[in-house]
Amino acid sequence: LLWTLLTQGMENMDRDVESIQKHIVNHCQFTLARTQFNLDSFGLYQATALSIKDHLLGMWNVTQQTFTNKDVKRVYYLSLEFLVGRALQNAVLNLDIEGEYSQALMELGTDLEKLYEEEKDAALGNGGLGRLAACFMDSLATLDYPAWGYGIRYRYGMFAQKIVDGAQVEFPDYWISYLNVWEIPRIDVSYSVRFYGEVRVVSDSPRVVEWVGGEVVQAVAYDVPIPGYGTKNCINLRLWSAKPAKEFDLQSFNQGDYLGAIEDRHKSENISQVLYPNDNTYMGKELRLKQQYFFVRATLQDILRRFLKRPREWEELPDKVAIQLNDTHPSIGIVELLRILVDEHGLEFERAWGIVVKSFHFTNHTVLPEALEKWPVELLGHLLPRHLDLIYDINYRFLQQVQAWRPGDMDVLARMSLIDEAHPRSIRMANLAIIGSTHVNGVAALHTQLLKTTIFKDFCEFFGESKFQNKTNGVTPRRWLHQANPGLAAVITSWLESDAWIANLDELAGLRAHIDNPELAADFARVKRANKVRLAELIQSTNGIEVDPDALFDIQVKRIHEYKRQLMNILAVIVRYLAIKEAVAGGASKAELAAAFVARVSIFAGKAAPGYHNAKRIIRLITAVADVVNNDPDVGSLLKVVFMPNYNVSLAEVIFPGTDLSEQISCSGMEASGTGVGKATLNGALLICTMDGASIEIAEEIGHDQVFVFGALASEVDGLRAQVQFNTPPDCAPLAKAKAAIRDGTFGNYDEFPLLLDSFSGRNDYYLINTDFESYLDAQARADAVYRDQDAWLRKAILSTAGMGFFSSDRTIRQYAEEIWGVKPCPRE
Ligand code: 26M
Repeated sequence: LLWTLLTQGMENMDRDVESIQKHIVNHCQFTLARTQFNLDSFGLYQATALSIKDHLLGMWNVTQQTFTNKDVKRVYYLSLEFLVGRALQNAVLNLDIEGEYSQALMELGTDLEKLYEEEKDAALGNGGLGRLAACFMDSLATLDYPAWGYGIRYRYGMFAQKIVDGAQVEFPDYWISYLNVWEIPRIDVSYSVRFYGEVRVVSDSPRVVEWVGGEVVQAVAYDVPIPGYGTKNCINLRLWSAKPAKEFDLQSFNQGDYLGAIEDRHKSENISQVLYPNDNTYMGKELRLKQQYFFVRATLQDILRRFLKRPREWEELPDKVAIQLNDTHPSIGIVELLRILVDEHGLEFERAWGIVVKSFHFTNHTVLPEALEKWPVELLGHLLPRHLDLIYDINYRFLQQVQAWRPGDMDVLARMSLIDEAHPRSIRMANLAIIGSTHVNGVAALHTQLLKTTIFKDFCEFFGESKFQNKTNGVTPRRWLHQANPGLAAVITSWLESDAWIANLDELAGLRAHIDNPELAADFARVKRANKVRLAELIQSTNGIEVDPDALFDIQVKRIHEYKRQLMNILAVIVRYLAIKEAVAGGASKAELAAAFVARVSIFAGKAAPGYHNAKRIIRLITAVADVVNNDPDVGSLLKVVFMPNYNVSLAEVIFPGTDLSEQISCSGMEASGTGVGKATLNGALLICTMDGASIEIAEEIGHDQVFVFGALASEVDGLRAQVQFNTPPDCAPLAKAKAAIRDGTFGNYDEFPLLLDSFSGRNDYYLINTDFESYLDAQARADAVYRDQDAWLRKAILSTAGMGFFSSDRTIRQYAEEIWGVKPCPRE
């Protein structure tokens, strides 16, 4: 009976309004134990979310059973970060059940949209890399791929940013309130993870070793269902949480050290406590390596348990399993799988290595040298002694092949070795990830080209080009258009007479057929204006600044990093401010000012890594400039500067739809892809950019006329840097003026400013701000000129949206599936 009922009940949840209401009220009373006297909006949000989750679980169960029954090859996406954001609205829209739920809630006296706002973001990621993983999960589910995501259930996600006296202050993000409605704790799905200890030789020939002693912690699974759009498939994101291991506790308790044992419990729980808030910089902290190993150890045991449910040969592993490494962060997994096969299952080394390499694939997300992971040999050997042995074994065999390939070339050996012999000696995780994987990919065409010709050049020559692929990033149109911009979504659907674009973004090209129709332009204008009003209201409430929705909204929102050049942006804002001041001083009338300057709002948002001083100084400069400009009566509404605090996924969902002009102005060659501008362009923003990352391909797809391009090319950067070193040019005039204004206290006298100015002046100008400055100003002037001609602007905005089909993460995921993983869609039975 139980079996029958379970099978029937799996998904026959009623979707009518009355059943939905009963279901929600049931959760209020019995899951949350709320009464009419203590039921607030947050409680109603939770009950609504729990009801949606029940729908998802029904789908989830059948989906997983289908994968199992069909015994399909699965893909496992391993990432230390998943920046998913809020889930309720996303699930409601993907299930296509918004009408029913909003009516149900309206009759209950509340408003579904209001409940959406009650949810806290799940911020288990830093920036681009983490958000990409979240977009990929949405596409994997939507396209019915038999996929699993694996990550860590950090108790504290990305820190909350407040601006106090103009400076960033970090606050802990305790996002798992007393109940995280979206997760299912699987206390029964738990694996042990060992650290430290020693390697003991059990037998010499055949050589058998054992890793013993040390500390053991337990990894417990928490599952998060991920719905797709327009499908009944629902896939799983499994996040690991660290708990004290039983065996270990018992030992301590038996020794009578009660308090010591409790302390140790805390130590083991530390592992999944906090996300490291670094983006594009490496942190050689032991706890970070512990997180990485904890994560892959639990994940691989889980993957292999599933694989071994049927009797199999180990050689079948790559036919059933593809493991994608999201950067090198989980790359110790390569060594762990080798260890499991050799030490725990007795496979001979070469045989095991062959299976390992066929199972793994690796994505690189950066060429910045400071971001490449390198673990000190001593640290790694202490924490994971057996893994260090195996790394030496892998390296020995690999270097023999390199030697045979380039006899006598000691430099190439030193470059390709897994060990960096500089002090302290360290393990190069990117080298490990390359030789331990079948495919290596970059995230945009230029980035992949640079990988092949610079940092991975030797490997490309050694393995051959076919190992190195490009997979240009994309974003999910569900969250970034359908959900974030319902107004534009409706316009598109009505002009295309179909909403097929939501699942097939190439359909957007159909807008081009109407490009000369003024009514389409009017629709675009109306929607953009409404989204700018919404953004203006948010700016008013968070920053207390009044901005004019008819001004040009120029935005740069992303992590603060010197290579992204937020500094160049604010310097150009200063130039504009000084020009307005000069015109006013010269007696310009209101009309003359309006003729000379396009009214603009410069919007910034983004977090600085807590230890990244120059990034924090850049924030300080932006807020100082904002204070002066926004309160200067000479300027009025001609220019406003806004730094919106605590940039996160839900803030991005309001910002991108309200963007006129979006900036991707990184020093060329340094931004691997960039996904933020893709979201803005999809929402009808124009792009001001260098020829870097995905911008190059975006310009190609939407047409170069739509884009304000400037600056040095990636191929020119090295030469220009050398020039700056040996024959340092003076600052161009406008830059000199802007710097002088900072120096003379126009924006206050803050300790941060002299240090910031020194960091990029003269020979220190590594990111080529001076070199690119005038051409940047010129691009901004071109943007102003087009903005004055609203018809021309709207035409470009429409063509921008229309050309974005290629940048759907559905396209990206399909390419991964077909060209790397070899997995096929598996819709549920
Ligand atoms: C490293 C060590 C310790 C703690 C954290 C890190 C770390 C975390 C995130 C290092 C790098 C991290 O992310 C890099 C990243 O986000 N790269 C971005 O990836 C995007 C998706 O592919 C690209 O669009 C961006 O261009 C790229 O900068």
